[in-house]
Amino acid sequence: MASNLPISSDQISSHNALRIAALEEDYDSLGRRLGRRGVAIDAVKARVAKFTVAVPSWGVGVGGTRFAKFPIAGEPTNIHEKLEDCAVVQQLGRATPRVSPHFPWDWVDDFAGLREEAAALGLGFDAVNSNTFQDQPGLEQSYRTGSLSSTDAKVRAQAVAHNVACIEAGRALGSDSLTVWVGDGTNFPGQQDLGRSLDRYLEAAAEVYAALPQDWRMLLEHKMFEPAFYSTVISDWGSSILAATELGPKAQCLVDLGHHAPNVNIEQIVARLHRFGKLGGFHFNDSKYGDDDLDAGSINPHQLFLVFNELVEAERNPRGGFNPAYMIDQSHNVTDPIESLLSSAETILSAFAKAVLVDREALRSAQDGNDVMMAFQALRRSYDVDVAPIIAMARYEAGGAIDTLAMYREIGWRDRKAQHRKPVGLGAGIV
Ligand code: AFD
Ligand code: MN
Ligand code: MN
Repeated sequence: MASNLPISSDQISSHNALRIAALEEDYDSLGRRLGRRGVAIDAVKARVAKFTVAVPSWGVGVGGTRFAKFPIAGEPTNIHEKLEDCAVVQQLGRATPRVSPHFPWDWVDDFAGLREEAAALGLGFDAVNSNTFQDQPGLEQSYRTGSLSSTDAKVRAQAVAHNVACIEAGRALGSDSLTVWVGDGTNFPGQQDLGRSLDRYLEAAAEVYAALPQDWRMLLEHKMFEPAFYSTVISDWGSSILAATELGPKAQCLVDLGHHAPNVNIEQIVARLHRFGKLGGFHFNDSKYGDDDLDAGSINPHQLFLVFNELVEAERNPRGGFNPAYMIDQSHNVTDPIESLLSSAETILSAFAKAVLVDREALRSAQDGNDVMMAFQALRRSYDVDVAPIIAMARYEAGGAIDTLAMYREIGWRDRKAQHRKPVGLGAGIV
């Protein structure tokens, strides 16, 4: 297969040559510390090496708030340039081999060709996302009244047809799941009937479900607000699991960490969804106020760890074929998106590694014996470990860069891209 990788392996090797001795020292020293606890560091590293998370195609562009976006020179302007940037993230970090595209933002005429283009960049495709939460040029119907739950049958039909087209595109790309997030809902009490809007959603979603290939999943993403601030049709994990249950076994729930009320116990939601075999996927990000789409773990890394603690528990006790699709969903407003994605992937891997370190027997016996402090300490002793050498060693062995951010700056990628990529216009927009 033709290869079109943006960074040469020589460049990565010379970067690593300067750093490998120090990394080995740190890895060995951590290995001895963990060894005293009975943990084999190589086994943890092997788990980390297998863990992957998808990058959102929209995440490599600069995002914005409702009020402003500050574009940077050299940011990608189409799916082809986005894939190039995703390839840089993957080559340096080695944890993000798949891209989650969003349609119609990433629509092309030749999806088989796009799949080959991605493969030459060392990438595959993850869940495809359908966008019926904004109007697009050329659409006959407006989503102003909602999409799958609109009161207008023609709008619902258009939303169903778009989701079906996304499935077709996804098949050509080698994807196996469709993520559906609708912004449907209301801003005023009385605006819509709360029961009937859900009926309409379920009926339309069932038509999408019916178009799923045998081995596909439909991931329902809930969100309690925006643009519908009074009521949202799929507002919370309760609505999500009820809808997924009604649709059938191929429908599961997707948890976006920013889509809950502040301080909600998301790790418990994860455990609940898993208990009923409905935990389908994740959108990692962090938030201070709401759906801020800040970088994963930047505000509350402990919560991210607790979520992963539940995921590792779930993996040990799988129900209904535990196989969640892990994706990042962030809006990079003031950083270079590639740097944010590199840093976020590292944070996600760290939270996972810390959860793997938890002494499950000690935790279980403390829980069973109601030894509250020792149960807490079983988590705390792992959370406190600096697992950076494990993550870096796994990445190095997979061909990535030991210091991803330093290497990204060394190669001057953004400046080079600024020479020929079209400038992006001003504007607003959460992506
Ligand atoms: C939204 C949701 C959803 C959507 C994305 C688009 O999180 O995942 O696809 O942002 O930018 O807030
Ligand atoms: Mn999301
Ligand atoms: Mn979101």
